[in-house]
Amino acid sequence: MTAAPDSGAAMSHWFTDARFGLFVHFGLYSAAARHEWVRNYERLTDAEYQQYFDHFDPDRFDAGAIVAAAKAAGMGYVVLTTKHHEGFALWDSALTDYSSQVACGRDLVREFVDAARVAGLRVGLYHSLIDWHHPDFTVDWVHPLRDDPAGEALNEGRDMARYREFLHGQVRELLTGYGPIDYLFYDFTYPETKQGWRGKGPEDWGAEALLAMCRELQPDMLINDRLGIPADFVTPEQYQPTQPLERDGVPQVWEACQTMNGSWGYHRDNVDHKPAVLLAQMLADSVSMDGNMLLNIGPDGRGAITPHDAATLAELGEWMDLHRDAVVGCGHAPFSPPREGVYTLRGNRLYLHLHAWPLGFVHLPELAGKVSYARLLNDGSWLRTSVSDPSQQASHMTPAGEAEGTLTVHLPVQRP
Ligand code: FUL
Repeated sequence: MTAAPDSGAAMSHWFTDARFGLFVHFGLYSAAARHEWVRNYERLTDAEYQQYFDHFDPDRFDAGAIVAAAKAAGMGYVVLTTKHHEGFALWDSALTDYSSQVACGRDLVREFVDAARVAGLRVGLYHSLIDWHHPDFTVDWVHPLRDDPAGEALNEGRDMARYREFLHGQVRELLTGYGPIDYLFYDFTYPETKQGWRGKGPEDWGAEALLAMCRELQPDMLINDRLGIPADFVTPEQYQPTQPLERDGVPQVWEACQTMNGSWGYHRDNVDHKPAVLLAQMLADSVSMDGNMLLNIGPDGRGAITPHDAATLAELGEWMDLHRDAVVGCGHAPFSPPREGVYTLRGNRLYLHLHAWPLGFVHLPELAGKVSYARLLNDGSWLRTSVSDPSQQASHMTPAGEAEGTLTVHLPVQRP
């Protein structure tokens, strides 16, 4: 149903079939517990940030438990931050001492990848192209030191060519040391240079060469678009596109990444959580427009899934148990949905996700004569359908079709 571009995606339909995945943001910022950009937002110095490294102790990080929660939620893949903008590597990197291996003697990437494989889930890695720890990375307009009085002088002696070598070397480690990796989420695409500050984007991280290296090392791996050059899928962040995405008339594979509460890293004081029912609707909205949803959790400073995230995933799992057929392997349907919901389509099965429950019946434009039967997905019970004659005046008691071709489906009074 979803047209895949000419690249890794063409060989891999697992992604557009799975539709639902788990994103895991974990790093030193999880102990700060106030957003993964805390270092940047609060302009923390190296010394201030160092305490999170010195006392890094993820004693409750249980990759098996995280992966099991994803699987129980009906997700088909899991994605871990290997290195976020802070620069801390969650694996045993030979290229830096700023790693979980050095901080606590654990290779969390290995634990995660192994757990995903055991659970039979596809495995993805997130990797930031920017790095606020590396001494050669330019102090640009999104760097924590950007307001330092030394200003541009901070960039004296910094050499992005050396950083690029380090970045490519770290990616090479990840793509050679952990077996087949299914998916890579690079993070960052700079807009045009802002107010004279540096930050050029693709040429900063050597995007073309990095992409070529990925293709060589992991030819089947899907790669997102945040290198700043086209790759396999595009990544709307914290919004669901309202139509299938295309570029120059070519359908784009896309995945909307979503937070539970606006923060990707653990944020102890942010309790503005999206309820599971809303997240299920957002998932259906994504699939209805031919997209995936990658839902994030931010394990806490000890590495544990928060009780709230665990409960939300469990609730989504209950929903997916009943409604998986309307998500997995589904895509966009070429019909206008009623205003109460969205359609998803798999083969000749059309699924109507009702976000609001209308009283007694729902009118489905264009579907008269095209539907052989209608049932509720949760319990398999059949629903009466009718086609009313639009030339007849609608009585206030009968469900009149709004226009020719409209099918009316009669519903139980209460949402089951
Ligand atoms: C953004 C990052 O800056 C956020 O911290 C997060 O990782 C999100 C998925 O991508 O661009």
